Amino acid sequence: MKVLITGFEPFGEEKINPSWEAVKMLPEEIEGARIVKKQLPVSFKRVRRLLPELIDDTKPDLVLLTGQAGGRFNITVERVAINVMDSVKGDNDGYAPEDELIFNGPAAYFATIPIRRIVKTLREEKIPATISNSAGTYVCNTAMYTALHHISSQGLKAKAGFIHVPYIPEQVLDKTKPSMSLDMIKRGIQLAVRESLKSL
Ligand code: PCA
Repeated sequence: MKVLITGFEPFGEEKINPSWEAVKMLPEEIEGARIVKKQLPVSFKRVRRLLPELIDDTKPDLVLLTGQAGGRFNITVERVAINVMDSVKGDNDGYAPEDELIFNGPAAYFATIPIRRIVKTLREEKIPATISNSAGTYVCNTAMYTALHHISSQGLKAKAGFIHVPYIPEQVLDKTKPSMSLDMIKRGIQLAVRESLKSL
């Protein structure tokens, strides 16, 4: 078994992205599955091109994408990715799409990882987690849609999903925003991988 797991580079005013910081800390193997870690750019266009290539090169059984959701107070497991790119501030390339489609494809894809079970497991381990019904319209949603669309349109067997994580404490020293420790985020992602592997 092979798991492709991604985090994002920093964006906006941030110097780090907790998703990539946590992914970097994961072990090289979880439940006997090889963990392939990659950092994604916060770029609509590059993610759309790079992620299908990564999936084709890695040939994973599971694709778990992670990103920062600054302002959220817990780990959120995304239910759905929608076929929309929309951003006022723009991405790290300065690209700010308005109401654009990601691909010529369906309006939405549901995550194919066991979102309910992941949330349940995290909570049993005392890690605050809920299902989220929107991954937004920024690059994270585009990454989730791209992975699910590629898997579906190419008839691949891999399952895929997206997990948003809060800021970590060092990011909120000068903000009135919630945070979660990096260690807890890392443990949450690790549990999500474990739970998803069980469902394959
Ligand atoms: N979060 C952004 C994009 C990169 C990231 O870590 C988002 O939620 O879309």
